[in-house]
Amino acid sequence: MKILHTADLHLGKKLNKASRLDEQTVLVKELSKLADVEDIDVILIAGDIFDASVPPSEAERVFYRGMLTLAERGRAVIALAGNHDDERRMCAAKPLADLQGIVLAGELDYSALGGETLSDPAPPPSLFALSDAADYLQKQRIKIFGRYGGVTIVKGDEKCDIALVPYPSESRLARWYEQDYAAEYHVRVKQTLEKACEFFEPDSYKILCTHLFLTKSEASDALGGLVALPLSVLPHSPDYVALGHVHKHLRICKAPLAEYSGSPLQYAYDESRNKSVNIIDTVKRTVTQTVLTSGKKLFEADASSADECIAKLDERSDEYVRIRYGGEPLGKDDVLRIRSHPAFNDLVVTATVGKDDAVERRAHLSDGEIFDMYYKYRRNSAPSAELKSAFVELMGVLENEADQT
Ligand SMILES: [Mn+2]
Repeated sequence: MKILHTADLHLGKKLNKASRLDEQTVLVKELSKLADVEDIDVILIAGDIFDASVPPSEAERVFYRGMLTLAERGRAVIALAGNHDDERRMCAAKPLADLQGIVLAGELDYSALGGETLSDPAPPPSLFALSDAADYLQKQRIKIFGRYGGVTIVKGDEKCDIALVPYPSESRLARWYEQDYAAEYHVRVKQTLEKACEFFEPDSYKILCTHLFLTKSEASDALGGLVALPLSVLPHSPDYVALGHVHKHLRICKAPLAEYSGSPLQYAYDESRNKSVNIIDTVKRTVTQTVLTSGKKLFEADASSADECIAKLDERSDEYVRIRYGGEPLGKDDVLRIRSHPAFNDLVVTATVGKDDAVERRAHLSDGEIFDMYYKYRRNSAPSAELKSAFVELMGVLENEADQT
C-alpha cells in the first residue's frame, strides 16, 4: 500500500491581502496527479486543513471539491483537524464524505465509520452515469474500517492501521474521555496517543497521524500558539508517525520514525521555499520525499529608492515580494507605482532617511495622539476608546519602568 502524507493546507489563508485559493486549487490537482503517477492508495492530511475556524465559503468549496479530486480512482482520503480547524464544522459533511471514502477526522472514536457504507458499499443512488459506476467499483479496491482510535485500511491481503488524533487541545481532550487532571498536559497527551494506538494489530503497518508541536530541546518556545511537547509523548508502537504543524519538512524522531511533511505551499517569508510530500510504502517499509512545484514563492528584497523597489519587483515578477525599504520617504505616486506592481505583496519600512526629523515632529504629541496616527495608518479608522486607553496605560507602565532602571 502506498500512502501520501501532507499537512497544513491552510485553505483560505491570505498572504497580506493576496488570496492563495487559486494556488491551493492548483496544488490539489498536483497532489491528485502525483497520486495517480505514484499509484497512491491513501492520502493523509495531518491537520490545519483550513486556516480559520470559520473559513470563508470559497475555502470550503475548494476543500469539498479538493477532497473529491483526491478521492478519485477509489483512493481513501483522511483529513485530520489541526489547531486551526474547528473539528465540528470541518466534520459537518461527514455523512456525505463517508460515502466517498473520505474520512473527516475530528474525534477519537471512528467506530461508527464504515460498516455498511465503506467496507461493503451500497451502490450510490445516483448510479446512472458510467463514471459513477466506475468510481463505485474502484472504491471497493480499498476498504476502510472505523475503529476506536482510528481506521484500518485493507487492500487485498495488505493491512494498514492508522491512529488519528486531531490536535489535542484541552477542550478536545476533555470531550474525548475523562481526564485525570492531576497529570500534566503532556502526560495526558501521551496517554491519549497511546490509547488511540491500542487497536493496532501485529500484522498491520502502523501509522499514528496527529497534529502537535514536538521538540527535541528542553526549553523551547511555543510555535503558532502550541506549547512544545517532548518526544517522549510518542508511543513506540507505530512504524511511522505522520505529523502536522511545522511548515518545513522535518524528521523529528528516528524511533519511532516521526516526520513533519511540511506545508505544501510557502505561507510565510521566513519559511522554507522547498516544499514536498512524504510517500510511505508499507510493503517496502520506506518513507521518501517528493518535491512539489505548485504555488508562488515568497521573497524578501531590500531597496532604498523607488526605482530600486520596481527593479527588485521586476526580477521576481512571478513571486510574492515583500520590500524592506530603507531610504528617503516615498512620495504618494511612488507608493502607488510600487503597490500596483503584480509582484508586490508587502512593504516594510526598516529605516527611513530623515527619520530623526519625523521623531522630532512627533515629539510634541502625546502617546494617545501617536497611537491615533499609527492606527489610522494601519487600519484607516480610529481605535476604540478602550484600546487607546489600554495603550496609553501600557506606555505609562513602560516609561515608569524605564525611569526606574
Ligand atoms: Mn498547526
